[in-house]
Amino acid sequence: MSSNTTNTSTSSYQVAENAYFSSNPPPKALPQHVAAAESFINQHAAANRRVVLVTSGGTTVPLEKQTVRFIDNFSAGTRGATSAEYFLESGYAVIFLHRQFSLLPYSRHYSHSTDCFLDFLHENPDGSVVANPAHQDKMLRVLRKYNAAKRQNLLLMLPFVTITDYLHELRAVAQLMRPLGPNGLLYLAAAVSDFFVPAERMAEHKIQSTDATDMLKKQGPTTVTKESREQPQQDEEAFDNFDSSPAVPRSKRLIVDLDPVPKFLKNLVDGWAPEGMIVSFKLETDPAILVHKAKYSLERYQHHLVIGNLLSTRKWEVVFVAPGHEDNWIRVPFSRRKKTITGTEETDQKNKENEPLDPATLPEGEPEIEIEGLIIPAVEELHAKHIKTAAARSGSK
Ligand code: PAZ
Repeated sequence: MSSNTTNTSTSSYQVAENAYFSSNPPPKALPQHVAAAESFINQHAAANRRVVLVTSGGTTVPLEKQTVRFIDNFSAGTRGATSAEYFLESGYAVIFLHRQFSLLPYSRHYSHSTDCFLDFLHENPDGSVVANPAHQDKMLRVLRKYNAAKRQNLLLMLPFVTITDYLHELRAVAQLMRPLGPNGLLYLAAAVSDFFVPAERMAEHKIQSTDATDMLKKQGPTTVTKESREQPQQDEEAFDNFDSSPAVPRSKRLIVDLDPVPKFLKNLVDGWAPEGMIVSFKLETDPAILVHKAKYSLERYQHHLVIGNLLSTRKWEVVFVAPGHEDNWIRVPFSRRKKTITGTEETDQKNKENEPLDPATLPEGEPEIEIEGLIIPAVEELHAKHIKTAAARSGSK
């Protein structure tokens, strides 16, 4: 690529960034989040501690400014919340940028679970409430880890809701991470919408499902009299699908016209957090395209690692795609998968090492171990190399 082309494409990313951020307003909480993140980062930069920004959960796409309806996605934030715990265990300080009300590190063990939270509690004869004896050991372990993270100020939780909130928060926090240099790690596990309604095209109020209020808008507020109800406008007779009475307003079809969300990974790599290691996730449902899409993303954005996963097998396997490395499939070991009724041996052998697992060969339910317990040490190893390479590079200057 010629330097001219590079300059042109770099500035087009910059133009897209300016256009997006100036026309889609930031969340109200951004200044408080920035202040909290700045002091958190400064504290850990001074201690020469590695800091990871973990993004987690899905972004919403509001259809109205005063939002009644929005588009959402499947992500519960399991990957992000679980990964955050393993990063803390590995000595990182964690900024957890998460979808509001999605799973959180530590509390995730007791929320969104099939058991009701109250089932984890027990009433003593004296009326005091304690943990249910069956859950006490695990609860104590989780509580101790959570309290230790809080006591040492190792976990900063920042919530977002919409796609625009997320992008403003991501940009601000990534820029604040610059003083960390290569010690910064961005681990982008959130399920970020690819489409949105830009602010300038978004309805202010709840989108109406009938044309009953259209006349009010054209004519201004008016009193509905018996006569006006009995004499609908002649040019467009009002009726709905079920009742041809002229007094019933027409039901509307809603066609949602979405713009693509600009891809800001290049801006992140080149401008927002240029020295940190950047890990993005790629989710697909079609096994035939996963690795290809992960490689394409890596080539396009020139970051450090893409972790590919499939919707149906994401708790069982992921693939690491990194420049200069063979594709590396990380899997829950056979011995730690629950047994199927028909047994696992034969089907396990059918799974080839460098191909996605066939979901039909997996047992029902969750694996016995969390795959994030395998992912984080592998990411940490690559991050250590990233730091070493950066140190060698700055030493040779
Ligand atoms: O939140 P979760 O654990 O249910 O799902 C995690 C995930 C699949 C959203 C994540 O691993 C991922 O792939 N995030 C990036 C999705 C994408 O933008 O392609």
